[in-house]
Amino acid sequence: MIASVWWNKLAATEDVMPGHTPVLTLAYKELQEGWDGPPVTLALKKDRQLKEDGFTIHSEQGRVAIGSPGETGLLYGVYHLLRLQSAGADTDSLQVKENPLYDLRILNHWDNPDGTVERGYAGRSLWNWEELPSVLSERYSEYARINASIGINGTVLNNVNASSATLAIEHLEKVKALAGVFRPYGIRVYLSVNFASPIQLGGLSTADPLDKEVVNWWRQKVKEIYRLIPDFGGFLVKANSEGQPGPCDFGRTHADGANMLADALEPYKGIVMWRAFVYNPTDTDRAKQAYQEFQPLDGQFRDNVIVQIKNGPVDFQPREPYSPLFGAMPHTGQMVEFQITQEYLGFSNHLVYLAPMWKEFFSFVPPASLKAMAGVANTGTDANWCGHPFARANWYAFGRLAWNPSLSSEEIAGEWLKQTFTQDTTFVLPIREMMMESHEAAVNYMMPLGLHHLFAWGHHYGPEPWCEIPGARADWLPSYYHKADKTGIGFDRSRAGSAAVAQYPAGLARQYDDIQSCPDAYLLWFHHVPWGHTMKSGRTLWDELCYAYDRGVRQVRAFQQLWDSMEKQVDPQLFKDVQARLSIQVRDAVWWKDACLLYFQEFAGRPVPYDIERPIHSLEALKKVRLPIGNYECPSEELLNKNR
Ligand code: BDP
Repeated sequence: MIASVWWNKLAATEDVMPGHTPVLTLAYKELQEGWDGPPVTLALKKDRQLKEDGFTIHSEQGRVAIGSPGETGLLYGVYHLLRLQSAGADTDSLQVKENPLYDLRILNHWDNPDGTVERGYAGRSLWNWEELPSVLSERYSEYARINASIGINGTVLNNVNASSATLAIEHLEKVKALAGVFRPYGIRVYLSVNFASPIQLGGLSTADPLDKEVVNWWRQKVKEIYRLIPDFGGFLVKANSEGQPGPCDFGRTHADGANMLADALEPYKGIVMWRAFVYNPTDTDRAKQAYQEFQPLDGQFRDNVIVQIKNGPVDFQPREPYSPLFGAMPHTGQMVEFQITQEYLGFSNHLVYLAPMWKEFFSFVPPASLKAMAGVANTGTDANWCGHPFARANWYAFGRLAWNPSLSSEEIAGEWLKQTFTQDTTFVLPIREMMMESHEAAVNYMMPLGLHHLFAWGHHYGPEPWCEIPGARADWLPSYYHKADKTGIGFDRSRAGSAAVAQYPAGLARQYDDIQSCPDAYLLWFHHVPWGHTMKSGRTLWDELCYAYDRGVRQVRAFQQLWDSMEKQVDPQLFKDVQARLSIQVRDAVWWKDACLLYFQEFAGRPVPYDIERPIHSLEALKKVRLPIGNYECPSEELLNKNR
């Protein structure tokens, strides 16, 4: 049985079964539609070892019992049972006890009021604000159901670059309608807020968080929200970052701003997720700035504030070391923000399974040291939700890891493949391997050995390591990051350079500081390395770089070959969709390799090793490529062919 829970449709759920709450009605409906086994009983039960969302599943002698202290926990138990069934597990003798590690497992939508999605590559926003609140698209409940099936229990509906109009009463009525659809699925809504809302919406002369009128404005606004949505979750805030307003505009700190909002939300048990994604166009290494600004504020935040930190110190690059801010604020709640949408990983054209990247982060940051996990969503109005069929695996993996970060990437990929395609191991095993390799492959053909931010201006799809925009902020240009010159390449963040290494715990700081012990994967992140430097492999840095790019190309060619061999095992339309995207990915990989190697070769002055594929583009031609796309479009094959 394919996709018993994960993608198929469920009949409308408006009518509540007699004697049941909306949540339990849903749970029973799911069983009716999807469960092939013996009778299942659902029971609310007290169990000291279970969190409200946790559950047990016991099966013996032809009966299955699901128990949880909470109704949503029962629903999660049902989804878990269905997942086991569709993954081919033996469901006759189950002894399952599941608790989510995080109480908050939340998606961040970067959706704009006009229906566009910042960095969204799967169509337009799912939320049709013009039709809301009177028209409720069927997709709202389907969205909620998919999320609930993997344990996601919160959603921030709008972009962190937030419009103040989000908090206007007419808009809040619409938010209320969505909250109503999501509620039975255990999902709360949250909003990104613009810190200058008291000025822009409220007509006040200031948004100073210590100003009485401002405090009062937020109190009233929060009250209004909870009158409409009693289980509203809280606010997400991007402040004093990339031009957004914030408390620093008024000489206050991030803590002052966050606490003011937290105090307004506290009576209703609402929370503030305050982002640490901040950097200024100064001389200070951008990678150091979030730490410098936030670490000294440790201990100053209210209990209902969580500082939300991107996994790496810069910005969702194909590979970054973890952000040293994690673990550096022991008296402050912290959560990680991952990017599910592939802004820096080939949009919806490239097959890149992200779980291994997230697990790499967790190998440095103990999951239990965090309070929650947020993911920037990759969903949109595309019929398949995420653009690339395999991009759905990233949504799935995000939910599963937010529930249990100790699951392995393989396990999650295997579950997803079985539920989405088939249980046949001749398909599942090799395709799982391909997924497992796909992130490393993308790093290889885009930015190996710790390189970062070589992206084209604005849209971040293709390579533009040479990019120069007159008057642009230095830290928005690739040369700021790669620092290629005749002597070598890479950003010197050692103690002799920007000293960003010193923000890490002593052991790691020492390891990263020394060019000999710094792992290859982060080498050019932390060091400016001579072209002729001898790498651990014995090759020179230049040769190593060439082989890495070449390996990336060869890896995706192998993915293409493998996929083609699976034609008989996959639904024809789905097969062709993935096939077409893999061919784009291969061409893009060659584009990346040629662009980066030809450009860096001008500095290195060394030949590309003769045993690897020769460049098929010229640097002059590559420099002329301009993709006419905005921040929310995925280039089609035609567009790519026409423009490069
Ligand atoms: C960057 C994106 C930009 C976001 C920003 C953020 O390019 O669109 O607004 O992150 O996270 O990666 O605030």
